[in-house]
Amino acid sequence: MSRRPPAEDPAQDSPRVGAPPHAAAGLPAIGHALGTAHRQMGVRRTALTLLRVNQKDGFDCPGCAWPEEDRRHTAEFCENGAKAVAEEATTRRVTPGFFARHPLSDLAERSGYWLGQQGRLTTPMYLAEGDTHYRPIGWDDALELVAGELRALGSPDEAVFYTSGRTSNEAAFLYQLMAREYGTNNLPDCSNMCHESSGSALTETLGVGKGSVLLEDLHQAELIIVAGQNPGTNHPRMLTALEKAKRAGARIITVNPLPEAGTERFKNPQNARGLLGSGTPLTDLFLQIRIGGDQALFRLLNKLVVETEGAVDEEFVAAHTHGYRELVDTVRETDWQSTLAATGLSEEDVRAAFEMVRASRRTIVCWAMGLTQHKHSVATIREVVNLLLLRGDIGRPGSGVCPVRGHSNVQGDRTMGIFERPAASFLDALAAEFGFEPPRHHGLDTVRAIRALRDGEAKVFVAMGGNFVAASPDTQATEDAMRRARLTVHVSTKLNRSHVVTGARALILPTLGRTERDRQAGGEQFVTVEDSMGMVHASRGRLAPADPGLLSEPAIIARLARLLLPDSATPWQEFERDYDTIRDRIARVVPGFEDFNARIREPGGFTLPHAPRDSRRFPTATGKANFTAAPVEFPRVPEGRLLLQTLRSHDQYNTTIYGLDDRYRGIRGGRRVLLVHPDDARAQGVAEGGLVDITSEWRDGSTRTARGFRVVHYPTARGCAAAYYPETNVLVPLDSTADTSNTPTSKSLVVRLTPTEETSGER
Ligand SMILES: Nc1nc2c(c(=O)[nH]1)N[C@H]1C(S)=C(S)[C@@H](COP(=O)(O)OP(=O)(O)OC[C@H]3O[C@@H](n4cnc5c(=O)[nH]c(N)nc54)[C@H](O)[C@@H]3O)O[C@H]1N2
Ligand SMILES: Nc1nc2c(c(=O)[nH]1)N[C@H]1C(S)=C(S)[C@@H](COP(=O)(O)OP(=O)(O)OC[C@H]3O[C@@H](n4cnc5c(=O)[nH]c(N)nc54)[C@H](O)[C@@H]3O)O[C@H]1N2
Ligand SMILES: [Mo]
Repeated sequence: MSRRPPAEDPAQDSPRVGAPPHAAAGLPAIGHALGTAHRQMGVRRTALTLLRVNQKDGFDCPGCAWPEEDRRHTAEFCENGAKAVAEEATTRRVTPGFFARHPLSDLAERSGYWLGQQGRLTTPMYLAEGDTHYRPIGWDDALELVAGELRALGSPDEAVFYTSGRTSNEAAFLYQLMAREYGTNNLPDCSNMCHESSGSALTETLGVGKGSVLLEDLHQAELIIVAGQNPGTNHPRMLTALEKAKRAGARIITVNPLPEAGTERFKNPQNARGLLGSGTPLTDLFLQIRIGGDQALFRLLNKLVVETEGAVDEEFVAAHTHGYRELVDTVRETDWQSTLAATGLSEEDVRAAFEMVRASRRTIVCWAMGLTQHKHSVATIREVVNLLLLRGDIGRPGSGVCPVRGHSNVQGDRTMGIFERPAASFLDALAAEFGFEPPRHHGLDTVRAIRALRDGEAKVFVAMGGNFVAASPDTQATEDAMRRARLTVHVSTKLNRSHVVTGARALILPTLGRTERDRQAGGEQFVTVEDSMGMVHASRGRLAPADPGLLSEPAIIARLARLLLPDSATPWQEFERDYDTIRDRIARVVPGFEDFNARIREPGGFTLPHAPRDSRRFPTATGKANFTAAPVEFPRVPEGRLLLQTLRSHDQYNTTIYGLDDRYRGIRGGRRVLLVHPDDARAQGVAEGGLVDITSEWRDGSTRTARGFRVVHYPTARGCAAAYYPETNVLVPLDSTADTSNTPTSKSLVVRLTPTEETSGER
């Protein structure tokens, strides 16, 4: 097995298609994970590293935000967590020599896969204006350059400070503090493209923008609805919780346009039955919904609940909710036939789901990107909340809302104040603690930041992790916008597209990953993270840093802040020396973190308070849980067009591509595939295995085209197609965003297909 990166960039990937399996994990998953890990870091390091994931004295898995079952036992094995770890703990290195060999013009031609496979960044690198190559630069010079550009801006609002969701609580707190002391709320983050719709809907209806269930609740639920989520690939450890729930008698409804192997059946790799047997069937009822049909589905369920004697929890509704009468009126007026048509489901399906809802005394709804990335996503999630409120399923054991977060600390980053629209109470607390007046006007989210860069209103772009250029919508527009910046700065672990599509000048600042030891003047440090269920715990890296010259994220921010804010009264140097001093401040600013340093040292950490979950208190504008009565929306598709969703394969972590296979969907060796129902393919006049260009149509008449995709017949819902992100981000119009949350509509694009010549495939 070779530990070297691939020498050639596969200029045209050539996908091969087989039958998808009908179960997730089991023995093949272990083999695939170990294969990736061995290639990236060798056998010995693999064993040492993987044993430390999610242990009580180890590091938090940089994979997803799903909570740990029990930190006192051996790590839960998860194939994709192991791959995420291997990507970071790789022994491959991107050195100054690499940048000397590869001019920017060369790197700009490479695929994201190739860039990522080159290994860990080791040295701060600087691209001077008009230069052909990145060249090494010292830390002090690099940070002085950033501070100088920021100080020279006409207004702090001409700077943008982006964050991706791997950043620790400590780094996130310092980062937002620096941005606000400097004078801006321009703190967009990956959440803007991810669960923003969940946050918007839940804050308005329940008063808290986070999920209301703990892991124990899943184990006790009688019914779990998994809508718009592919846990087999993106949250594999969730399957263990679903299996446990099933064993205890729960039933599961899966709502998805695709039959996903992971939710059909689970072969738990932690036990013999899972490894060798046929595994546990998970889904009891599969609702093969049309893309964007979820609000319609939940509305029909709510109609059935309201119109069925005894199905509403009247006591709960009377005591804790607001807006019930309006909801009942709206629901009664909802037209059954047209609403059903929007779901693409049969009436029997919907009635069967309703019977399961009615029979359950404890229901949980879990969801992810299949619900959040549509124009009407906020309305859809509100409709989910309506169902749970009607049934009294908020704030009692075994029931509630469960938005399943993506990045391992994306929820914590928001808790720490990474938000372009911070609450006044948070800013008040910052002001009181640090003695400065933070800016009160709202900052830019991701989409608005791209517009501001495009229009020359933002001039410096700083990213704490992530791959903004590749993850954002409308690739061409985003790349053009980024090129207009005066300076782009990326604090990163691995090389990616955002390093090669730059402003006039650019900096790459390499940083420590989760897996690595973090030694500062005050001794060895640990950081903390918050999982998808509001549990906060410590993460301590054990491996030697990828390079002795790397700085941690908190150190980079603290040093930059000292240069940028010479008159600041904030003890930045102390923060860098000893992260306990950061946590002491968090304890005084962020509710729920009282006595942070003591409580984080208890095994397993602690759970943040959640008023609706803990005591059925709803900190909303009305003081109650709010029903919402909105018209049902769904995407309208003109004749001859398809609805396209952009999703993840089994071999990627967002824009980081691990490999070219999507094992659970039976696809190997390529990513430029378009999954289409055979009947739709025929109607479109495209042959299985043929090449097509995909063109999206936006309401302003503009079109965008992604070229050279191979057609794969797939049992998706009729009229609905699927292809991988980020290759298809070029198709998402910048202005096509969700109402209220402004999240790009990555899951519902109206597209047409054009068959092309065999030779036209390109990367
Ligand atoms: N291994 C791995 N783990 C990850 C990630 C990764 O890339 N790789 N990414 C992380 C991040 S940041 C996130 S946000 C999560 C993402 O986790 P997911 O949300 O599971 O990710 P997607 O691949 O976008 O899958 C969306 C699912 O929704 C379905 N879907 C699409 N449109 C609709 C619709 O209109 N209605 C319904 N009901 N379903 C629909 C799709 O068929 C698919 O099954 O995973 C996190 N974990
Ligand atoms: N079309 C389409 N677009 C989407 C989506 C979709 O489903 N469809 N999903 C959206 C979603 S849910 C999300 S969350 C965004 C993701 O957007 P981002 O979070 O911006 O993207 P990632 O690919 O997760 O970022 C990967 C990079 O992060 C850096 N990195 C990794 N670990 C660390 C670390 O510990 N510290 C630092 N400083 N850097 C690190 C590495 O350099 C790596 O290249 O994409 C969104 N875009
Ligand atoms: Mo995400």
